[in-house]
Amino acid sequence: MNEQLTSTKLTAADFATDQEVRWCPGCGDYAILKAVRTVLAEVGARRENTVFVSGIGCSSRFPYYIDTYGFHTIHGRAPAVATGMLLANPDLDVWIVTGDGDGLSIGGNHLLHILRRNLNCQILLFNNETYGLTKGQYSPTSHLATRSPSSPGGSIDNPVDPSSFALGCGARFVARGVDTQVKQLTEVLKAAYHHKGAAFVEIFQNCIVFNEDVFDGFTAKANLAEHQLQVEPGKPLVYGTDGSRGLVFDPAALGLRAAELSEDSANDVLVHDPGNYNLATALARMTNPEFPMATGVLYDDPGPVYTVQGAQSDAAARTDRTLKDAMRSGFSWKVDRKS
Ligand SMILES: Cc1ncc(C[n+]2csc(CCOP(=O)(O)OP(=O)(O)O)c2C)c(N)n1
Ligand code: SF4
Ligand SMILES: [Mg+2]
Repeated sequence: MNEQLTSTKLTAADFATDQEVRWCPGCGDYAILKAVRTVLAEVGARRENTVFVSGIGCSSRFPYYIDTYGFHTIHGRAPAVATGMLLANPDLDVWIVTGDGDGLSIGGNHLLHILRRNLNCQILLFNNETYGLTKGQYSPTSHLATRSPSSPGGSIDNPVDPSSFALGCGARFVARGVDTQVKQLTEVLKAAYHHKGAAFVEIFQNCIVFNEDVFDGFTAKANLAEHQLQVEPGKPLVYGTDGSRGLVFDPAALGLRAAELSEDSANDVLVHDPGNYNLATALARMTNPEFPMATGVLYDDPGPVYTVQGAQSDAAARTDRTLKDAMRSGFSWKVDRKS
């Protein structure tokens, strides 16, 4: 049966495949997989129109487990393959799945370009601060002094923050979610799906084998209230037990300050505006424990999308020229040889 002709809405279970899931028991990837399947069903995604593209890593096994089209490509190159797909068929619904190693080591260059070009796709970066698949080497997001097989004395590289990187590349949608915070994660993924342009989502994912509980400081039940701020559009940036703490503007630092709130200072608390780039950048750069870790949609400000039409009009302008004409036009010189 040609499913394109059916209008039956698919359920989350319909997006499961017959493939054996090869992640370690207890890996955070399972919860993300469940959330993505739920979101696909809720937004009414169609199998024939949806493609999951990944690079290499535990996270990059994702396309095997989603019953849509899928490409398990080469290390770091999912954005390049996705760019080709979207230029050839801009109506496709493309999801890129990458890891902190795949997306920010070997693929950092490709990630930069898909973000600045603003192709219409969702990019999910599973951040577990390690190379899970290759047995736990430190990655570009590993915190300083991480001991691993490739950094036995403790890493000395300053880590990159994926969300700050995406904002710096010109991404127009940047969000964070946590593997175990399913409700927020599904809302974030839905917002990413509905955003026109490259929607970047960093997901804190627990690698139970090589980096267990590395995000406990702001994700463990006991720490969540005091150390995580789940931002929502139009809502004050408060956190802490009973909302006793909040973010205020510090004019001396031209930045944010985490303040204990009193009756007087409550009015100074900033309100979240996802359209404000400066606020998004400041939220993304907050580090725990001095600040709470900001999760949710940090930035959502749609901009012009890189389309096939743009590429075609560029090509059309040149169709009347031969390659020889093109090579001899503009800034070219003839070198006379003297024998
Ligand atoms: C060209 C190339 N270089 C290196 C590797 C080895 N390699 C495979 S996966 C990986 C890192 C994966 O880390 P990450 O993207 O964080 O994914 P995770 O396994 O943590 O989900 C590396 C270095 C490779 N497969 N290909
Ligand atoms: S090695 Fe880590 S990231 Fe990879 S499947 Fe196992 S728990 Fe998950
Ligand atoms: Mg990783």
